[in-house]
Amino acid sequence: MTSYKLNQKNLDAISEQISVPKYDRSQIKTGIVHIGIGGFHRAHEAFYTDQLLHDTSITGWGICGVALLPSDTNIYNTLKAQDGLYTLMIKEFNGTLTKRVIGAITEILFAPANPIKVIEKIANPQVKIVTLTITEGGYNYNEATKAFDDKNPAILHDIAHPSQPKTVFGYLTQALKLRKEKGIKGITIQSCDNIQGNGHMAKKMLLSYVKMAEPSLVSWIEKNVAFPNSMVDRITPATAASDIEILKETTGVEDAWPVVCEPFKQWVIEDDFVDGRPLWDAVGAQFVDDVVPYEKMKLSLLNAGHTVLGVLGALRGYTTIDEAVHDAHISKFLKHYMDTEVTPTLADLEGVDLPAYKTALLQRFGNVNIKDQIDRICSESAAKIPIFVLPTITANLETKGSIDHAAFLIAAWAIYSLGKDEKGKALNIKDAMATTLHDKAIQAANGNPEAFLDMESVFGQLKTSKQFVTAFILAYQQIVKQGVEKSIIDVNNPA
Ligand code: CS2
Repeated sequence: MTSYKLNQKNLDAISEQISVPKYDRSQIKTGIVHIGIGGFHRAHEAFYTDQLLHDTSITGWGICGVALLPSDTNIYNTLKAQDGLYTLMIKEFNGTLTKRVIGAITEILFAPANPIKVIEKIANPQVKIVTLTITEGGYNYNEATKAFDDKNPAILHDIAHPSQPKTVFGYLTQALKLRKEKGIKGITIQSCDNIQGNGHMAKKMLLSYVKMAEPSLVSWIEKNVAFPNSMVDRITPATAASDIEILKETTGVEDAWPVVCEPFKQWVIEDDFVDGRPLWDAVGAQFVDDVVPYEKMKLSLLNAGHTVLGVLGALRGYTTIDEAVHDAHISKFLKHYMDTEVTPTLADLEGVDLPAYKTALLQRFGNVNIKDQIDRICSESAAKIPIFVLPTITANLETKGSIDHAAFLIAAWAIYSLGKDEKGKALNIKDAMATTLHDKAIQAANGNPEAFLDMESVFGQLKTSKQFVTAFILAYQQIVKQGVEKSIIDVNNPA
């Protein structure tokens, strides 16, 4: 089979093997600037947008992808060389692969090389929406103070060097300032990160920054910028070398960075846009007045479920999520956690069939073709756990509900943070707080388990709850004494 490098020039030849954009990409104008062009964005928003460009004759909603960080060099170079094109490989339940070249990213910018270009792009009158996937940690929120971290050196840098920002806050502020100065309309800033009230969070954090950096801009933003909340969902593992090979072997397409994902997708968006929006609802997104219930459900069942499988699975020596969920004890633990600790906190969910959602979730986790990496799930847990798990614990403490599974999970995470699985094999811990986590894990292991809960930026005031601390210490000691599996079995079968 002849092979072709994926780029615009080769698209016709490639279309013999695989489905490619049928719309004329040269006619598409940028209406969206997206910050954070990782796998998730490319499997989700760019996928929906590509479908829309396909199905309709709309031309105003192309995406300009922005690689914001120096560590994004590789993805920038790859997409640049491929004219923004990449292959989405959907791993179906029956083991087949649905492959499709996505064309919605029609421009790409590398912010560190030319910050002004990015600022001007966001200030371009044609651009009506900025979407963000900057990760949970990217919002610069401190759980301990419940506020913007104004001591972060990157933030201080941006205040001192406004035209050479490093953070999303510096970029957005300068772009909004330019829009205001030029009399250009307002814009919508749409977070697509896994955060409860992600739009509220984006607004609160951006305004905190603007108050420090450009106070005179605050009221303009309040009047002219919308921050819709949204719930985003599609499991998107890291691309493996074998995915790249399979694509080439089966289609002849040489794509340096395809994206792999599950078939399921969901996008629920609050319909609050200042200057129009794509008809994403025509391609499966839902626009609703209140996203909160959907977010709660997704974060506390899917994302927290991932954390349960990831942390317990890692300690047991598993490397993928499907392995963990096919361990009968872990999946029973997860089901109990979802039913007895999460579900009671979701009692106000209207119009959602929770039992069906939970059943589907276990199937999704169990998709053996996905091979979602436990390393990916456990990465940046210090930023994820406060969002995915802490609200469930807090709600249950208030109502005197059960917190035993969550306490067990946090205890397991304290042991995980020592850096070895239970057979002594090193774990690959990737976390902005890795050093602190390790220090605290060692203190915990040296006879003071509750020291792990001292990390207020992760746990807030959780250590002041006697109920939680007692359950946590019990679980910690149990795991140390009898190992993870036996301890899980005991939790699953209370006396
Ligand atoms: C995962 C998410 O990062 C994580 O821990 O739970 O990336 C998850 O796969 C997505 O939110 C699915 O929509």
